[in-house]
Amino acid sequence: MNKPVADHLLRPAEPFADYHANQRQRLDAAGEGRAQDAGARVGISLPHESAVLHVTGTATYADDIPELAGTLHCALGTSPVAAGRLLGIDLDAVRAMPGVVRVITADDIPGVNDCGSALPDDPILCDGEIRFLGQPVFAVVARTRDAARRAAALAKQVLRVEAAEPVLTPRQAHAKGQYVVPPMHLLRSASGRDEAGIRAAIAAAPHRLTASLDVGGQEQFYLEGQISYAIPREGRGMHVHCSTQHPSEMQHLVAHALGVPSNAVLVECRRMGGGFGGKESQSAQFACIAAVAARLLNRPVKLRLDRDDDFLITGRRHGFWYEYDVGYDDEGRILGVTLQMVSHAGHSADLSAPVMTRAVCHFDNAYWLPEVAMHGYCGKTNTQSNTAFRGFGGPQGAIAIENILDSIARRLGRDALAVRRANFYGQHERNVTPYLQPVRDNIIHELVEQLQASSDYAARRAAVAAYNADSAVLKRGLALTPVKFGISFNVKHFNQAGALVHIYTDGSILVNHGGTEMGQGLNTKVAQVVAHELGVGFERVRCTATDTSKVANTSATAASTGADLNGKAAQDAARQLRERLAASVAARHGGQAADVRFANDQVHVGGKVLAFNTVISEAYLDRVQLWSDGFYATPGLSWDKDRMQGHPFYYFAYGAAVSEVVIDTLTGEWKLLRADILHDAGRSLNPAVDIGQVEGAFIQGMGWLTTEELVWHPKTGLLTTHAPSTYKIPTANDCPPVFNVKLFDGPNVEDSIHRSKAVGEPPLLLPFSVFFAIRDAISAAGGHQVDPPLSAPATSEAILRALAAVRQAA
Ligand code: MTE
Ligand code: LUZ
Ligand code: MOS
Repeated sequence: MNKPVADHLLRPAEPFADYHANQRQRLDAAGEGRAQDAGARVGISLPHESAVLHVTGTATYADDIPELAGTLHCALGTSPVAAGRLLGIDLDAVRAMPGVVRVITADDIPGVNDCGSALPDDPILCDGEIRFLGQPVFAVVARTRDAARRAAALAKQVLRVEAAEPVLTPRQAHAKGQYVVPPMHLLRSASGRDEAGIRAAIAAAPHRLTASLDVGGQEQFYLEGQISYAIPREGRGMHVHCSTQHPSEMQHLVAHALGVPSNAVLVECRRMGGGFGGKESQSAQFACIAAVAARLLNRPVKLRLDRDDDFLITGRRHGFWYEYDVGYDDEGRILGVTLQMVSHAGHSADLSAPVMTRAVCHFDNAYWLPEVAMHGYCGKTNTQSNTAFRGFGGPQGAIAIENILDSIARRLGRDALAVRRANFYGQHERNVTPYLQPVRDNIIHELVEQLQASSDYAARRAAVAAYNADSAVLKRGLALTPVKFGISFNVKHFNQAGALVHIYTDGSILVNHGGTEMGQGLNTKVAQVVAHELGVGFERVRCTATDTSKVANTSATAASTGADLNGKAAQDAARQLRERLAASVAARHGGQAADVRFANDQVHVGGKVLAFNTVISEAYLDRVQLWSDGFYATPGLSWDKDRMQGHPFYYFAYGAAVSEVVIDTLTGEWKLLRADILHDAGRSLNPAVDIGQVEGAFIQGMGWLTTEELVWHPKTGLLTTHAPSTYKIPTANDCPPVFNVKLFDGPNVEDSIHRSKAVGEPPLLLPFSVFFAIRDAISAAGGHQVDPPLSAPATSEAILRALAAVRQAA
């Protein structure tokens, strides 16, 4: 009985050969409509600068750095209980293990026992209070990694603890009023009401929806786990190779832990094997422990986490719990809404406050909300401390409004797209966000119209209905969801960047900037910008590893701003070089500096054409400075954090996706049959890289909303899903057989780097369409009479539960 069902699910809607033809077409289409001169180095689909290294296995990750003689290895002894007090440790038993050189506890830390990002509430090693199951209590340093791990595994036996009752869910934390940071409130009323007034308006609306929703968290599952390799240097110096998105913060926290000034610490990151937000703050604990061990022993020390330890020690995307009350009219237009969001923050603040701020600032997504009151609570629990993950609260904010609109459409018996459209921000009116930033660059109407046509939405809606009418067991579902995502760090001063550009006398160029490479193609884009500015071939330009001794006080490579910030800073440096070169060329060869042209590795001056290399040699002889720094700070940002008002974003990135799924109503299995995406990357710096980002984010976000489920044991607080055997991320097999991904053609209205738009995080919201297509298919099983009570992730179990509820009610 199962067999025909499975066959049907597995049969692609289009043959795979078409998929590949499709891929090529997409790339061509992405570059079209943009006349580029032959010398352009931006706006073209160059391969990732390290692509060959990646695929040949020769790209250097932290664990590939040749180990120095005398290198020792570290592993962590972690708490076996979720809450309580640490009474003592039988360290002798650990020391007696073969190969152990030293065991380190909190008392051994020379400086401050804290690696908190936003607040100093994150002990490096347990200070007596046990905060979660998996908390590092001691560090074992041994001659081999295996020996260190075997000794660290004694933790269960050697730790004497007094266990207490843990708080494990945001609901429990909220009931106790237990938060990691104070609650946040945002109120905006277009008609000047207070919160009671907004509630009254909701009560008086023609229709009302009162409901709640649960959305789970998500593990970053970077392929390269957390790792640091610390090498003691002369004096009090420390050099740390760290897989991190935030070398400057690692430098700062390592300096604190060692009790030395920042100038004694150098943090370097060549590249990460993925970060996804998980290495924005949480690389710190391992950098600090490795550095402390290296200092105490005066030997190089490497700390590379095992995957299970990575799951059990570090945090991830915050799960959210929502309660909302909405008033709407016959067209499905929202008249007023109150929303309470409680996030699962874990044991410490980490980045929970800015994550909640971004959630509050993304509840509106692409929709005008005239009357809105929002309350955000960051629930403190005895679990890992949750942190940044692609989207940084944006996805958690926006999915709530999408769930609301989906329910409204069903209750009114209208197509969900029509209801979404009725609520879109206007172009000139109904265009002010709840946090009072006007939406000046609204392209959502046009973008959705294009996607609706190219995906054949209307015809497929009818086809899905016809299919469902004939099919008892399998049900199809279809959904189109839009994205509007604010670009800039929501902490104003993080929006700055620096770069250094060197031109050597052979004409080769070396670029250093404050951003980090995690696979997203930042170094490719920055090198393109520099090559473009100097009119030279891309092959001439090489980006170095990120290094805190080169550019100081950098921000995390996060909030999707890597290319926006570092691209502008590098452009600034390259421009200064070009101007200096132009002046020296004009002085030598005649003509005006302003008329000197740089293109295709040549320099045009007063009718002469010189090779770029000649110009560089001559400039060197003329004693022109052939290196420059560059700096950039995003203009026009403001934020009042108490009122939650201002202009936190430089601009918005947009996108939309249509997904079609089929579910098996007997087993809860489902399959994505087709996805069509139109995403706005402004005037893309590199369409191939950007399409890769869109595809990756879509599949990653789909995993979050469907198969990736985090389960903490309700009594012990053990994260039971701490390995790929129990935590299911998407694989290549989960890519839809028809996957049409295109970039929307249009420049950024703001003066961003070459009018491009940030692309790292916004497309993570596109797979909302998968979740709501599944909800649509479940709804079909009940004749669209009732709202499926579907929480995220929509696992097969969750789908079956929602189906049962829908059938019971229908
Ligand atoms: N892409 C890859 N391949 N690996 C990653 O770790 N991180 C994402 C996104 N894309 C990530 C990625 C996240 S969370 C962010 S904020 C951005 O890349 C950061 O890089 P950018 O600002 O240069 O886009
Ligand atoms: N804000 C933001 C932040 O929007 N994205 C981030 O990644 C971030 N990180 C730290 C602080 N604020
Ligand atoms: Mo991305 S979550 O801003 O590192």
